[in-house]
Amino acid sequence: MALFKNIIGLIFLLLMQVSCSSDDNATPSLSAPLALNPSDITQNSFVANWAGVKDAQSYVLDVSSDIDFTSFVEGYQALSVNGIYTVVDNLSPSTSYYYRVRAVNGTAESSNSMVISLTTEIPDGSVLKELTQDFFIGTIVQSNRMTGMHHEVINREFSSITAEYEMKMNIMYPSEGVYDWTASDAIVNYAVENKLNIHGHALVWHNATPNWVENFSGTDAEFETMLEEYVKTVVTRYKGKITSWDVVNEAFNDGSGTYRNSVFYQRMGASFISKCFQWAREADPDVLLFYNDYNMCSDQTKRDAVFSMVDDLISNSVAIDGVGYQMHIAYNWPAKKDIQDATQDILDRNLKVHYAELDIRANPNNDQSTLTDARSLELKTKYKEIAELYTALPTVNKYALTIWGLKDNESWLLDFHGHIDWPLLYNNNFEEKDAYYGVLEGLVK
Ligand code: 9MR
Repeated sequence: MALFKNIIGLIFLLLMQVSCSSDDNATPSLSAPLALNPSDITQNSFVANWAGVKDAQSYVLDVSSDIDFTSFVEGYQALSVNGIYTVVDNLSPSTSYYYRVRAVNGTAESSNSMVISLTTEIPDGSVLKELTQDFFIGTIVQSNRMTGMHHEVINREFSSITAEYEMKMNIMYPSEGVYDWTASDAIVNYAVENKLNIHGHALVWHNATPNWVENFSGTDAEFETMLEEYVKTVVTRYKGKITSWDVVNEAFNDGSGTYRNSVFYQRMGASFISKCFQWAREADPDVLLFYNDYNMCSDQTKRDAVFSMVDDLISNSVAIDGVGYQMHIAYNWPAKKDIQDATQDILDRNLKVHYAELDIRANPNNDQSTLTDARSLELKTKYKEIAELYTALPTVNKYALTIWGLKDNESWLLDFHGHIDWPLLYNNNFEEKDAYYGVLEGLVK
């Protein structure tokens, strides 16, 4: 009898356990699915994939055009899917999308998977300027490089031009009282005729100063009068045709951040900078005024000196609209984070950012005799990074991303460093390099 009771008790206990565990089954704790990379990406669709979750009966998928999932793609907000993949379609080309997925069993739903991002394919035949709606994509010109293939590529791909050297003081103002507008007029007229934006470069730069200014025979006061007349004459001449000017270029020393001992500094002290900005503003109230310099993402001391000067301009109500970072960089330098941090200094002052003079050395150590496939892809990656960083800036802070040249063999870098390199987007035959596609991909929002 005791044995019988014990057996009944045991059966009862077993039944209890079974019913308890089947209760548990009704509200299982589901783990979040592991979202996998998309497959079959086309211009208008992709396949979203994820790994199956034990006990899941189905899944729900969200697809959004922003990483915070505030703007869902129509039809893809909590879409129920019986399986571990689904086709997402009716998308736009060259656009970034984000997806995440949850597992479902009855009324139970897991937390979200990690977010996966992707970009739909860029249509064949896309050009750079089509992808830059809220800023200019620029290149440089010389007055004798505005025909043939140069003309074709400039107008097909770019929305802005900068004179490589012919709008500097040594060319426009070769001798006292005598201006030479031959090349600068040709370039500005070319921009106007072809509906290209033009960025003026550069009013005051120690490296493009005519000899007569270097050896100016008058007093310091006369020097200042001469400089004021020059700045106002040039800015007035191109008023309404030129959108922006680099007013002062490279006024600080590398490393120390002290003022460069240029003739402008010697004659006028540090105030030559604020005076040039002031004169440019007086000549044209609408033109955008930039300070432009190099090594801004790698030389913190110099950058701090530049921004201390910029802050002085701002606190003295002297017009400055933006800062240009000359992007003479290399495929492996500087790091993305350094570029972001440096750019933040411009954003913090709510000024416009110009990524100016972009060229990327593929052969900084002169240890390559040809551009290998591997290095070409590394170059592409760096170009893509720069284009992505610029594209991601707030619209209000954007102005232009300017590339310092078209074809590799026309780059100033070859002469300057005295060895072979491939720093630009086109090879010597004007064929698009991997670097070109890097920029194209980086410009996609
Ligand atoms: O690339 C430019 C080269 O063709 C000119 O001879 C030189 C002097 O005018 O200027 C080069 O461009 C410079 C730019 O104006 C300012 N930052 C450094 C660039 C390379 O020296």
